[in-house]
Amino acid sequence: MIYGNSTDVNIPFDHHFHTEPILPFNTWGSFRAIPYFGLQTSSPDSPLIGLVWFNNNAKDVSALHVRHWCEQDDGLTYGWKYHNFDDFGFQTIKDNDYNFNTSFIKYAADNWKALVSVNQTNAKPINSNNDSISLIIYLSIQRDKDVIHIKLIIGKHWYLISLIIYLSIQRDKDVIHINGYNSSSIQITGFNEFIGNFSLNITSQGDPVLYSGQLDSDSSIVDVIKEIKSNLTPIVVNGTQIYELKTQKVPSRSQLIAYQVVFREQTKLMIEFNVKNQLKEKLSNVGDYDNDMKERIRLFGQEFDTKFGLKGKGFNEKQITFAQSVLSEMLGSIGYFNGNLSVDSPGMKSPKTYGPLEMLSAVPSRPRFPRPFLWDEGFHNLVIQRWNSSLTLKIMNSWFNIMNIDGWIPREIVIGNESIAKFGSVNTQTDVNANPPSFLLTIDSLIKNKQIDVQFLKNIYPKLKAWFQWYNTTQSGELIGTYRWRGRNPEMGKNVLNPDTLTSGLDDYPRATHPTDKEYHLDLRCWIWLAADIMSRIADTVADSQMKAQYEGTAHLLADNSLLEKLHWSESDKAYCDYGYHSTNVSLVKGVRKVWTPPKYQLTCDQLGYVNLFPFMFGIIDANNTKLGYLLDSIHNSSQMWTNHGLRSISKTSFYYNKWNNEGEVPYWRGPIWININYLMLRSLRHYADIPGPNQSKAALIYKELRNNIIESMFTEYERSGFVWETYNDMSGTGQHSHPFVGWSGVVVLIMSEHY
Ligand code: 6A9
Repeated sequence: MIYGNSTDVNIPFDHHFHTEPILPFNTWGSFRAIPYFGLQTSSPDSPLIGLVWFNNNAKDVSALHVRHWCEQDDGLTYGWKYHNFDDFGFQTIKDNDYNFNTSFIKYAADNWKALVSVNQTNAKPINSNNDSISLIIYLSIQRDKDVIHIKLIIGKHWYLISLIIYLSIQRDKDVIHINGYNSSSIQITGFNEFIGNFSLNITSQGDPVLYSGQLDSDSSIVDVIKEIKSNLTPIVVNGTQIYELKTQKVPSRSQLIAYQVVFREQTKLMIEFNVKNQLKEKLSNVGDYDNDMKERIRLFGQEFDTKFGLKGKGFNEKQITFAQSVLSEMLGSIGYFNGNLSVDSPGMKSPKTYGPLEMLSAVPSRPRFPRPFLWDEGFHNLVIQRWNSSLTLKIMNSWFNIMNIDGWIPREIVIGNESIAKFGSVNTQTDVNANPPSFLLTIDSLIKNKQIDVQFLKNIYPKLKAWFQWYNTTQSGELIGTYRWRGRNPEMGKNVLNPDTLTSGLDDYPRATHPTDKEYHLDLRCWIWLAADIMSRIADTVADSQMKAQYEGTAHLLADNSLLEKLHWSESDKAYCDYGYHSTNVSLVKGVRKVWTPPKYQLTCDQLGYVNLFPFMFGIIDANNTKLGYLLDSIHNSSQMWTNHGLRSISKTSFYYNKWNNEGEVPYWRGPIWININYLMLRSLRHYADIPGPNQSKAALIYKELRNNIIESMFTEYERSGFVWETYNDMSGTGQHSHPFVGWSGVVVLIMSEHY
């Protein structure tokens, strides 16, 4: 099977095609990042299995709180507690008075069982309330009659196009249908091209249920809630009003089959997936589900200890459980994504279709950002590679496969029906916009840990070269040795304090107030240094001596402390800063920006924070450079960067500290603590603590304090709230913004294990 672009759209880009699926196409897993509990295979348009539930205690259908997609506003506490990506996962969900466990065990790639069990906590006497829960498990197919997905190399030649057509008509369609059904079970059979014939049996175990129902419909999966709601009717059972799920109109072709059980206090649903001809006896590893689960959890704990060694670091049981749940949620959120992206380019009249793309990627946050993000993924894989380095290689491969011919990789990937529906619209990416190349940190770490072989590096080397070249040319500044993030909009300056720089990853972190082509950014310059430095080592490994010399030259130029200082150092502020057309006195008056002091070209040092630390963060500053001492002082100073919970994003003394960009935009990178940057800071503190210099012991001391503060705060917040958060409040340490956010906040595991 060869992947490539479909031929019916005019695509300005070309893929570096890959010829193998990321994982075998029949591999099942929790690859649906969007629902609370969803399973699918790692193939395009996989059958989808998911869980929906609601409390029947509502006056009408519209008042039901139906749970399906992770939503922050649902107010639930949930997350994967144990998950090894390969063959099992165990999640807990707390929904008011009900505790859920959702879990699965894989006995083979395409043979598994899943269990949904629910208990009412503090069960009230039966007649004292009207609570009852409807649990619904559904199976849906995505491929409808006429849509046939072509997974073939783009045809530049007429004979290739005809080849595509020839193969596509041979493709079988997916089918599902109900084979049998009674009050405690349902039997479904189906067919999928990559799986073959399969059966799905759902059985309710334990107490008899209050009621059961089923739905057979030709609706598409994206409307699953709507479809379920429109087929619910209130009825009274044993004096309790419930909502009955019932097929209204028998479909000519089943697309969505759902099975409902209603219960009061507790129930268990066992879901079993088998492919035909896969004799159970052959799967020697199938045992009693609960015992199997216990054993897998035990092995997970053992492996976790071997790989992260937290016991040896003196952490207690609770802290280790916390770290295990962080890793598990990260692995459990890894999704399989497939579909077309919308891409714009400055020269084009309107965005064009780019794809179909196929990706395996972790996501920053299941309720808020359940989709791949480029620079987040580098951080995710610093963690994932410590658990399973070959998984990281697969994920990385899938990312490098969506690179275009120019070496550009999109920053945010909204592809596939469900992702687009969740996002709310099509998301267009622009092919001149960058995002930090944090994947190089992952690769560097893989190389240092000998987890990547030369052949793999050789295979992706052409793409890495193109990637570096893309950054180094398209993001350059006007002066040699300077770089500028594209994507800032001067117009935006009319009604915000400071126009965003989404491409930098630091969104509202303030830059020059008046974006121009002459500005240049410190953080990007440091990212390019990092990239050049790592690329020189990669070139060395793959024996490309010519490029090695070039990368070394670039790295050398960008590491030159005196050139860095000439461009970016302000002696009066004792800081490295961005440069640009900038006013130091602006304010918002009724949503309109007033510029009180005219802008002029200067270093923008009234905004000290993360950006100013980049030369430190990447170890570019020489250990003997006096500037190092200044930076360490501002890091350790609690009226500037230091807090008891980690380093805040902007110095307390900065004008922009906790400033809203306009009415709707809360301070994001303007005060709150971000864990990914704190991780990089710890990495660097360790570096300066390890090499001789006048600040060696100071760096060691700050390292120790900062590490303790972060671990202590995140753990305390986890115990209190049940979540890892996107940011932490710099004064109170309280978790803020999205949650769960076991994206890069998950690097806390590496902070605990001291893997830098
Ligand atoms: C959302 C609104 C329903 C913002 O973690 C992902 C990114 C980071 O890469 C980035 O550095 N987050 C950080 O500043 C969150 C992404 C927000 C995307 C916009 C649109 C729709 O949500």
